This record gives sequence, C-alpha cells and structure tokens, in this order.
Amino acid sequence: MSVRTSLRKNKNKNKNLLSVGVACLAVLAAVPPGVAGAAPAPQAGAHNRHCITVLEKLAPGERTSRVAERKCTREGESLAQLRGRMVPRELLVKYWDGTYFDGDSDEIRGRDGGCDAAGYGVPDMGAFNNRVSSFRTFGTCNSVQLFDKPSYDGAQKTFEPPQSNPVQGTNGLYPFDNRADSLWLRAV
Ligand SMILES: [Ca+2]
Repeated sequence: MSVRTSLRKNKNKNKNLLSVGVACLAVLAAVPPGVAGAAPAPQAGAHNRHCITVLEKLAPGERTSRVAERKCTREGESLAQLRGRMVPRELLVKYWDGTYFDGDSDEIRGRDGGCDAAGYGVPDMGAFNNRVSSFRTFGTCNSVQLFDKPSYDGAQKTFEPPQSNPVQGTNGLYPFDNRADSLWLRAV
C-alpha cells in the first residue's frame, strides 16, 4: 500500500492518525530515495523505458534501413535485462529523451556491423520524434545528420567530430533539442 493511499484511509478513520501519517511522510521526504523502508524505490532508471532497435545495412540506392528487430523494456525490467534477451549487435548510436544521457533511451544497433560511408538511415524515429535531447555515437559511426521532419526532410544539422560527438545536452544539440524526426548515420 502506498503512503498516499495510507494517508487517505487514515483521514477517513481518524484525524490523529492523519497527523502521524503526515509526520511519517515528512520523515520519508527527508530520506534519500531508495533508503525508505516499507515500499522500496525501484532501481535507479528502472522507471525509464529503454528500447533496442536492430537495423539492417542499406542496400545500394536504399534510404531506409529495415528494422530487423526492436524490443523495449517491460515493466520493472532493466536495460541490462533487455540486452540479455537479445542477440548482441554492434552499437551504432544511442539517444536519450533527457539531456546528459538521461531518461528514456533507444539504442540503435547494426545487424550487419558498424557504419560505412552509406551508413544507416532512420526515416522515422517513431516514439522518439521531437524528443531527443542528447546522444552518443559508437564505433565507426561518427557522423549523425538530424532532420526536423520524417524522411530526411525539413531543417537539418550534421554533428561530426571533433566538435560535437558525443552531443551531451540541450545547448550541444541546439537548435535540435526535442526536434529530430529522422536521422542518418555514417562513417566520415
Ligand atoms: Ca520535428
């Protein structure tokens, strides 16, 4: 039973109990998350939703990397557990809802290895449209082109080393914070 539910019940039954409940709540508020007793806080980050998307390499002339596999964490599942139930694939890029690599995330992995000059195209970032606030690239994927609209349309910005890889936060992503709908990954 949550603290909030307990308080509500106490209020119905007895005002004195309510004061005790409020006192307890004040104590709970002073204790760092995860230390409080009765209802242990979930693991750090466990409340965030993490997904792994595995892409196939682009064939000549193609502009969309087919999704070979996509899975997301279930309720209470950690990212490590999610990784454990998928075949390991090379990490290409990872992006987060929050600045500084925080919050919900999506790992884009390559079924056929890392980036080359053609790279991988993601024409629609789906649940992450207009949400990405930070990202990191991995391996040979050192260039990320972000587009405001799906299908590589609208305003765009390319992030390449050495100045902006990885891109850590709102200022670094300017003017693309919470804006990208599609992206292209390459080796340059
Ligand atoms: Ca957009």
